[in-house]
Amino acid sequence: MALFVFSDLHISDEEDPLYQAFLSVLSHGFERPQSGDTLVIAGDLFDLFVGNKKVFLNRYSAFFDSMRSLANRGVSLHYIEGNHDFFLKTALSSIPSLQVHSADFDLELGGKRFFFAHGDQVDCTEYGYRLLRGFFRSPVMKTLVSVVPGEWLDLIGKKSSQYSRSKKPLLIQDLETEKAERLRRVYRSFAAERLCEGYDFVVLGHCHDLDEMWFNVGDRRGQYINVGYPRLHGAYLLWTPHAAEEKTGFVRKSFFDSNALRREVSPGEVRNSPGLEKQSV
Ligand SMILES: [Mn+2]
Repeated sequence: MALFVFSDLHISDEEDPLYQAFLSVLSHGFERPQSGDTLVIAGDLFDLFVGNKKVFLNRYSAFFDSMRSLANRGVSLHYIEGNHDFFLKTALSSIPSLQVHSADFDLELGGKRFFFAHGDQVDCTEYGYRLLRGFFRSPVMKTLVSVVPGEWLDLIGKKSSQYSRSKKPLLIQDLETEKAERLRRVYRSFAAERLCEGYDFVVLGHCHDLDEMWFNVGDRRGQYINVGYPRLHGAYLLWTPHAAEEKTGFVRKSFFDSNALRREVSPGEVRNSPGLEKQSV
């Protein structure tokens, strides 16, 4: 049994080396399928994939093939929509047994309880973003997306992501220290609340923070882990029941182990997960 989690790859097109690395991990990760094998995509896998548009379906056909093959091999598939990839229920309906979640979801595996969310709703003080999210997910927007040609969406998406890249820092470390510390605290508290509700593991993404932390909740221990930003941190998450016995929880695995990406990103840039910290809640 293996549980793989990917998030925030922000794949830009089919030539993106991270896309190729992702597909290669998928094809090798489940070579010997076992019962309970699960794949969770926790949002923003694509830098833009909105609606059921041919331009995206064709561009990412290898992803669809790969997911269908995993489904046929009995892997449970989950896709949480992010703020860059949503209105995907119809587009993803060609993948048997894949469940699409618009916000968060939980599951039980190997006697443990897992909570997953993209993370874009964690910071309750981001009122502007919340309004925008409500607007982008509204029925009006859904209708608009369904009638606008995919090529237009593609162009608008490319322009707006260039713009937001020039304005917004990609990593939490690029924020002013005070803001970064606050954001990290907000995510950790959110996770701590879920752990107190009885979850053993809380997995989030979105803020691109390579953070993880263990909490003592009564006589239990629970882990919060953020997927980070794979394009820089180079990692996805893996959990196995073996990890539960060893009490190591999720581990970060490198995309670069068996891939040409290694040549593009020097090993020094692949930052490892920080040391584990303990805190009682
Ligand atoms: Mn996001």
